Amino acid sequence: MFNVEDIRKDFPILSRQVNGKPLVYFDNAATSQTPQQVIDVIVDYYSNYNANIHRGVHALSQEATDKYEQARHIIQKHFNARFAHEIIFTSGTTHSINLVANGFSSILNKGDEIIVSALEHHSNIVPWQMLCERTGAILKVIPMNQEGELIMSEYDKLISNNTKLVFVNHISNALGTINPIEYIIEKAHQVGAAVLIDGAQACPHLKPDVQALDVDFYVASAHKMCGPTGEGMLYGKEAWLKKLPPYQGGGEMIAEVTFEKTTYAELPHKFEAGTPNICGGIAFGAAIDYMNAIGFDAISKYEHELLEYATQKLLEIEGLKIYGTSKNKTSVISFNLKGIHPYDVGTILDKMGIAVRTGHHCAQPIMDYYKIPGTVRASFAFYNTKTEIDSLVAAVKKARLMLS
Ligand code: 7TS
Repeated sequence: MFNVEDIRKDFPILSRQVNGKPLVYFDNAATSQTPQQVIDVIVDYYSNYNANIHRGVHALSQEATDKYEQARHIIQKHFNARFAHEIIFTSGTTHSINLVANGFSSILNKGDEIIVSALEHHSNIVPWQMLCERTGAILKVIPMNQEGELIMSEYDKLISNNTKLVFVNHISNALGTINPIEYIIEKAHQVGAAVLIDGAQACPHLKPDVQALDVDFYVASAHKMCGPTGEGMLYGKEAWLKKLPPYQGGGEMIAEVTFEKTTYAELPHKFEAGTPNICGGIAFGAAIDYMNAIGFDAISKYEHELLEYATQKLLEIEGLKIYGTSKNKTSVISFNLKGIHPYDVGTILDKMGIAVRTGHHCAQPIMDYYKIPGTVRASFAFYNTKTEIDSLVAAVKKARLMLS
């Protein structure tokens, strides 16, 4: 049974105070908090078996290697990848996207087309612009509507035999919209284009099945799903990962090195040059185990309740406008108070112990679309409560009175 009060006991940070008030942490889309079970795994690693992996004959190295590879299997199972070697450890979503974009430099030709969406995080825009500069490929953008949804009839018009790649986020970080990725993938495959889905914001809320989606690449960050920062993953279909060249050269990614020629290691090591974030990978596995023990059905059901409750309560505030009103969204609310800068609202909320993010959320094109400098974004996780939402609503009311 899902019991939020029990769950909150797992997160030591949730009982601290900020500015003399109990912390209300509503910046989960930026990074999630870490349960004791994951903290324990990190402490255990450094206390008991810290060693470099895949190279030592000694016991500690073997132990660390086993735990690291076990984590890869946990991630494989979670995402339902066919093979463990289709899971590449990276430092996070940004690294994963850059790895794929770099690989496509040697595949794309001048005039090939890449499709992204109007709802992307900068990390899913800039690497593709850089790729276009290197290759002469052309970037096309699926537009959005006022509700913050992608316009699929426009996507249908953009896609053609020139389309080689499609990159879309599963869920928008700035608005919370859940994008119709099944449709996007199917359409792209009809013209032989590859698809990368940025799952950074989806993985904290749902459990993607990469085989059912038939997606070519799927990427995520551990720190948004109760794991550590500086850790993430790239799923790629085996055939694609074999085709792409390595991203970085160095130790651990080679089969043989001479000054005349180097041959590369098999997957997944071909993409994992140098000493990785060993503890981070192991803790990522522990975070996934933790979330699965609670269960993604229970998590998404509860978070949806929080979303509905907060939406209703916030909309009762005069002059408050919510950006991103799709029926299909997760527990992210981006809003502004009429005539008041989002940064000022965020500053007052902080004084009351409430952590939100303000600004463009690394999604400037969305802000340009709405002709606003940014929003206040409250993003809820499964360990948040309705009482905390009441505190947010009261604080926003107070901020409105102080600033208008
Ligand atoms: N893609 C999406 C959809 C994101 O939301 C983020 C981070 C990234 C990529 C980059 O992830 P990273 O782990 O490599 O940094 N989003 C946010 C956010 O919304 N607020 O802070 C970071």
